[in-house]
Amino acid sequence: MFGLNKNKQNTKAWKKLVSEYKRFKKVEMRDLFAADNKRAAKYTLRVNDLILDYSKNRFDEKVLASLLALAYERKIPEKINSMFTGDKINITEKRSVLHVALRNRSGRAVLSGGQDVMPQINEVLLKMKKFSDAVRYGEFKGYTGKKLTNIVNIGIGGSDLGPVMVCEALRKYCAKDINCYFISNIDGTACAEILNKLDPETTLFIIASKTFTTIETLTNAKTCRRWLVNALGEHAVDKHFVALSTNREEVVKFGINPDNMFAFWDFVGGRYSLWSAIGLIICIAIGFENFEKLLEGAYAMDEHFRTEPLAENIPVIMALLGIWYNNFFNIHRYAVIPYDQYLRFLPAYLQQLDMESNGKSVDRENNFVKYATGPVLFGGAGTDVQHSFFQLLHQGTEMVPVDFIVPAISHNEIGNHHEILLSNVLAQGEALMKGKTVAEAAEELHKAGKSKEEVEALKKYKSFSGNRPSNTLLLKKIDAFSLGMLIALYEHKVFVQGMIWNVNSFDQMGVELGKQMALKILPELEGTYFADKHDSSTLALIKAVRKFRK
Ligand code: G6Q
Repeated sequence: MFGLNKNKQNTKAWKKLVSEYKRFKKVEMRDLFAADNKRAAKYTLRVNDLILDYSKNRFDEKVLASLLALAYERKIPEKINSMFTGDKINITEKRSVLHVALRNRSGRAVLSGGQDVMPQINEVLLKMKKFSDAVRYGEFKGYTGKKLTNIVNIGIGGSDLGPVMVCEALRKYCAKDINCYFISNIDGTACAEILNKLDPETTLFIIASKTFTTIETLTNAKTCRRWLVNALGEHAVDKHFVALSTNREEVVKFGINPDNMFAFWDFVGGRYSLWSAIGLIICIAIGFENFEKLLEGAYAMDEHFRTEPLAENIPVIMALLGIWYNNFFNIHRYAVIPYDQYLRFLPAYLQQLDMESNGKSVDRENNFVKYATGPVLFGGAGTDVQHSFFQLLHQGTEMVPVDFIVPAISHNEIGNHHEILLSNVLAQGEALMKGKTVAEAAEELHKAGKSKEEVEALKKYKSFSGNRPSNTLLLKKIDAFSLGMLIALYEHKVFVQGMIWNVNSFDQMGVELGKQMALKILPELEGTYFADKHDSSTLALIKAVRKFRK
């Protein structure tokens, strides 16, 4: 539709990359490694205990220089600076983009519209500390005087995915006597299954909604409020409901005491909000000191991103390699595979971060783009996914660049589980890169004692093209600090790509149309009238639903 394979960017650096691609497209990584025994050392970067090995990517020095030239041409250093200094880079909504201020540990002021935002951020952090401590130590009790041990976060999208992912990633640091639950889906099952397990006297509901108008969240919150009031009465609400929002008026209207509200602000986008009040359930689960470590880790990555030259800047390098595949190899997908059970929700979190930020078709100057923007991101935890979609990664006709993420040390060093896991992740990167030629496969079959006919029959099936790229992010261990670094890394990678594609990574207007239409269809599901003129498919489906539900 938008000529996605045409690469209609005509700048100097872009054109250079088009010709670099022609020169380089057939080069095999195997040969690059064979020709240069320092390749890995050259193409490895480190921040604290996080290492990026990007050597198993399809590039050489010249390609890298051209990619960096593109970043300079797109004024990435200036763009980074404009985010950190509070420029209104969210142009469609005329807002600053200051999730970085939420983890600013420097004591420096951060301005938005000429106002230092740090005092209000620190005030809410203090309120979060006091409240999370009080819940954890049983000082803030339920209405009947019992300790609140079941914490339910009700939110969706950015008000859910970050907290879910972090609470799971840091499960090892969670208080043993506190259980965290998350209700996001409007499907009544989400609510019912969780409420069935809970005792109202020991349950705290956190209603997480930036706007406090989201239909899923408000519907779920109302159901839970009714459930609590039925059991304990209206007076119990103050002891069992808190709100995280930018919209005080709606919080009050809903019936939550404004003293129980934790504020955040328009300069924090939903998918960038886990560092804000939206992180309250994280604080309660892991304790405020650990939450601060999460912020500190993110701050360490922010400082790396803000100050390192582009050639040594991890988010920038990852972003540029993504652009190289997306816009020059025309590979519009990539996979993120954490080899860590606790990180299994990371791909879902990154899906929103990346695809909601850069799944855009209009540039920052209000033109439809003529080149590909955000790719499709998918993933899952290794080694599980080795037994599902890895077949396609190794032998399919589609090349899929992969990010492998793995901690060297596990929280559960049971037997030799972790060595097996580590050997697998390292083998996958090597296998994707090296592959196995038809001749090598034949040789192997021959050595295994297969007949000439069998070798002929099987050698192609057993071959691997190789030359398939991957990054490896090796962390010492997954803790609050390293997780903070990791998340901030991806936030900044997405930022750099958005700036190179010249899109606004900070709105999400693409989620609106379906929502509007759902509001029209809702009353049509009951009764016999139609408020809207539907296509014949939607019309027939509405009628079929009505019939089934009669
Ligand atoms: C994220 C989006 C979106 C948002 C949800 C929930 O960047 O803005 O995922 O977080 O739609 O919105 P509320 O927090 O306003 O309920």
